[in-house]
Amino acid sequence: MKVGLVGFQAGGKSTVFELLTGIAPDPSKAHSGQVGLATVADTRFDALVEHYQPAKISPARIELLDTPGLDRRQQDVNLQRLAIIREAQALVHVVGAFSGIDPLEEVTRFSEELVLADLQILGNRIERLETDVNKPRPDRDELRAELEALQPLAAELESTGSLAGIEMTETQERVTRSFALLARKQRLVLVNTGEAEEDTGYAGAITSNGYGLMAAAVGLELELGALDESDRTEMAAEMGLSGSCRHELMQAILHVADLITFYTCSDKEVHAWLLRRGSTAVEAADSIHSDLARGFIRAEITPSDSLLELGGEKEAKAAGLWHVEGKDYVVEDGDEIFIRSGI
Ligand SMILES: Nc1nc2c(ncn2[C@@H]2O[C@H](COP(=O)(O)OP(=O)(O)O)[C@@H](O)[C@H]2O)c(=O)[nH]1
Ligand SMILES: [Mg+2]
Repeated sequence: MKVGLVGFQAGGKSTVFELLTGIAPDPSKAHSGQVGLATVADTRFDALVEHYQPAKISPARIELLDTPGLDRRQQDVNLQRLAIIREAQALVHVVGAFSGIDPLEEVTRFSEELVLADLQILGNRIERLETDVNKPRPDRDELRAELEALQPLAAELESTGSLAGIEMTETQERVTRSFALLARKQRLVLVNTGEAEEDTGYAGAITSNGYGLMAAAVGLELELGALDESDRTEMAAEMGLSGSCRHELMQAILHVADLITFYTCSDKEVHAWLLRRGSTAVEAADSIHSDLARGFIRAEITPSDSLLELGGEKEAKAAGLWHVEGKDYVVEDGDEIFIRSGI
């Protein structure tokens, strides 16, 4: 799972990358994109660590991809830059509002770039298919089915500028998979405000497009992060900042990426794991180790919020909140899981 930091040049993408990964952007990778691991800030994980006092702690991590920014004037270079974004499963669009840019206008401009790039790919394929279906080829029926699957998608994209909300048929999923369409990816708009923000008049219009939205003074938060705790608290209070946007931002990223967190806990290790929402217990087992999935017998579940509230596993069990589930159990955000496995 890779989350792409995207947007026009000088919006603050690399600043966000450094804030979340702790890695200073490498100028030699500015054109190709840079990947780094960000630790997921998670108060529930911190509370579980406090409770179990384990020998080892393993917070969840997520891969971030810092990408070269799009050029406002030179649209032709953007197609190539957008190709780098295709490998990301979800997008964080960093909007440099600190330099006076209007967030709403910028979101519209950026979406137009993505739509143009997708339409070019779809259009090329459609054009090719339109010729090929008229040739005496053995796979004519298949090609016609592909053409009929793609045409409404191109039309939808052209008229609405998005594919994020639509239900695709199985054929449509299959024939578009290799395109990794940008307009299909879930998106969080991160408005980089430069200082504590007052005007949020743009919010309604952005969220009504189906995008997640968050505002933060990313540059200042990065500077705050370099201070020791008492200076940080003082300066944050002075500037009206939370000083903890990392937590909010990581959680917002998990939300748009449709990821939930489950935990495995003992006095040896407390480990947070990310899982696609809707995944089953056996898929959770597989994300830990394929052997655990192969030998899966059952999953023992305790909702971690209840465990923390009641003071422990035993207490949660006594309250009837511990439950045993099979392979097909759909894991919930916050589940503490113990996998019984025969291997
Ligand atoms: N004043 C101000 N400058 C910022 C802020 N965030 C980033 N910058 C500056 O804007 C410039 C571009 O930021 P960068 O993260 O490299 O943008 P990118 O091109 O999107 O990767 C850099 O000089 C940053 O120091 C901010 O919140 N406030
Ligand atoms: Mg950059």
